[in-house]
Amino acid sequence: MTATGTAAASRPLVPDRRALFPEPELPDAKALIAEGQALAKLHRVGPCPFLAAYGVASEAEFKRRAAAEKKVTLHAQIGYRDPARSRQAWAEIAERVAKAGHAVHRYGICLDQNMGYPAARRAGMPRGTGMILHGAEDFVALTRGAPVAPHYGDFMLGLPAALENTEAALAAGATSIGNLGQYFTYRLPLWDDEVFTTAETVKAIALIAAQPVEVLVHSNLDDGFVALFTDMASALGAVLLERDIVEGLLGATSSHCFGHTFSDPLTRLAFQHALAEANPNPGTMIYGNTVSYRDEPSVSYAGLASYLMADIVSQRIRPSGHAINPVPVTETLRIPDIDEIVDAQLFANRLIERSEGWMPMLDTAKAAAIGADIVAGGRRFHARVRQGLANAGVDLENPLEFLLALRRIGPKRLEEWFGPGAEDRDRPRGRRPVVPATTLVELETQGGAIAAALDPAQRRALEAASLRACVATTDVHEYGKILLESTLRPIGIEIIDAGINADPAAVVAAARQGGADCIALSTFNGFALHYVEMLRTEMEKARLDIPIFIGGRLNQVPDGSNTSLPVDVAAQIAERGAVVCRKVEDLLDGLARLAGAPGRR
Ligand code: B12
Repeated sequence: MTATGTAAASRPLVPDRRALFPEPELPDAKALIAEGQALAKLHRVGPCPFLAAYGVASEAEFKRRAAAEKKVTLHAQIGYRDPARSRQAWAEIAERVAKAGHAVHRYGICLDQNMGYPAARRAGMPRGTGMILHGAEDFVALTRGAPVAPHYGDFMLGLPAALENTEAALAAGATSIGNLGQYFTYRLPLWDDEVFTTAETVKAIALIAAQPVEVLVHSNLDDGFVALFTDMASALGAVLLERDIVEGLLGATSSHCFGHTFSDPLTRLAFQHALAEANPNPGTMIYGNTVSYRDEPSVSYAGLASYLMADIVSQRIRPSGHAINPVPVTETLRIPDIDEIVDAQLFANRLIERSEGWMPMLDTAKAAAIGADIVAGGRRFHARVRQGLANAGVDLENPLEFLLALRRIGPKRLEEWFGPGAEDRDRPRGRRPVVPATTLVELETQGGAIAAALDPAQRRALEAASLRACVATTDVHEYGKILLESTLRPIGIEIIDAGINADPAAVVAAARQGGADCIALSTFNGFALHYVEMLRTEMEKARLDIPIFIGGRLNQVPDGSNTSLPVDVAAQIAERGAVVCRKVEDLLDGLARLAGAPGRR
């Protein structure tokens, strides 16, 4: 967290229109909408086994029906690199779960980040661990495999290839398409044209809105601003802002998902109540609270059971259409295999049966009261953001401007300027949260504890050395970076912040400019080795010779792999001269060596 203790008086003023939109001209939003609508003549929701088997026109219809029957539905996530393997998973998981007497109702597809680039630009651009589909035929072939609703989520809406990917997903019978949440925070490596990305997203949502059947515009809140808000009420405000754009301005149906970072069962349930209040449309799914997982599967099972029970109870009390999502405990290590996905589905189904006996023991009044606070705070945040943007001269009737303004201001400043909590200069973002988000607080505490546990002699040496560390993440995963910062700050190490989604050239420039003694990188997206190679090239070009410390998820799918699962590439990274860190303490050891090195700076 960087904006700790911002005093109200010193809070910077909201930028004016010119600062937000320095471009001489922005595309005409009305023309973009017309273009998207016109495409609906060519691109329509196609058939798929799910729609046929359940006799529905859309997944929204299925969800409303299930909610009316208080039936808990299930989501599973598939996304191997290899489309053939994903097709096999599509059929096999459904078949094996059906044999056990249950059903998977929807599959989420993790496309690779490379699919976010327009097709013509994909070659040579970085890849992650997800699936790469070639054309609409591949999208269609996947959904044919079993009567499970296709949810084409990530790397669609909000990315430069929004329109072409949406056309392909519609052809495959998808009536839930996302992930607008990504629009707000993601930046594809080596891609800076935000206006193009926004325009393609507006066109894609207009195309969705013009379909003859209802198609949900899905947004995973944790992928958007929410993972970086300190207040759950701000998260709810974000829902209302997205509804303004998706429904109010573009005429589509907005649907929300959350869950990765909602660790506390009480506030998880409360947020579910609040979301049902703020967005009555059927929800897509509730994501697993995977940040509660640890390396040992037996420990992670407690996390799985804990969040699933909260989600099941929630669907029993106030059905919202959200499918529950039992994320295999191996997810923390790598992309889960078919056996593990089936296991998790069976576990969840048994838990649904067992939950019956829990219901009479539960009094959810407290969750409902917290939910009401979240709604009230969320509405306050929503109104303040709208007022602030209007004051800045942003046209709130124009979806392109509205989207771009939110993205450019970003979560930290949105909360600082417009957060619903009372001002408090000692709190992160200068505000006392209405209902605190748990994950960020836990990370800061963890960082402080690591610093406090440092050997006193080592700490003194580090403090005396006045080191500077250039800290960055290679992708959107920011928690590792926040943890590093929360550890390094208390021991007097100056942070040169090279940001998130940072390209190698930008990291090198920041390190040079700030006179860094080292680069500390956090990476999670499965292109760790490729990144280190690019970084080394940039460092050589800039004649920068300082140590690179790297941690996070150090894996990559090998070129030509036939399992399509990522493998650990730590050894190859070390061969390229970077210091592999499995925990934050590894960096502290490295810095201590640096502090003692003769002739430093
Ligand atoms: C939280 C999370 C998210 C959040 C991130 C929120 C945020 N703003 O940071 C959200 C929801 C946004 C997200 C998105 C995605 N995620 Co994610 N995410 C995770 C999750 C659950 C936790 C990762 C995390 O932040 N942990 C907290 C850190 C602090 O702890 P840690 O990981 O144990 O790290 C320790 C050390 O490694 C060390 N450390 C970390 N970095 C560094 C650096 C240095 C220098 C040092 C010294 C130490 C160090 O610190 C920790 C304590 O010791 C993991 C799964 C898991 N349980 O690990 C998946 C995971 C990382 N995500 C994954 C993926 C694929 C994605 C997505 C591509 C989308 C998707 N389809 O799921 C997108 C990213 C898209 C993009 N453009 O980048 C994959 C990566 C696959 C792989 N590489 O094998 C994982 C592993 C899940 C999986 N198994 O599929 N994700």
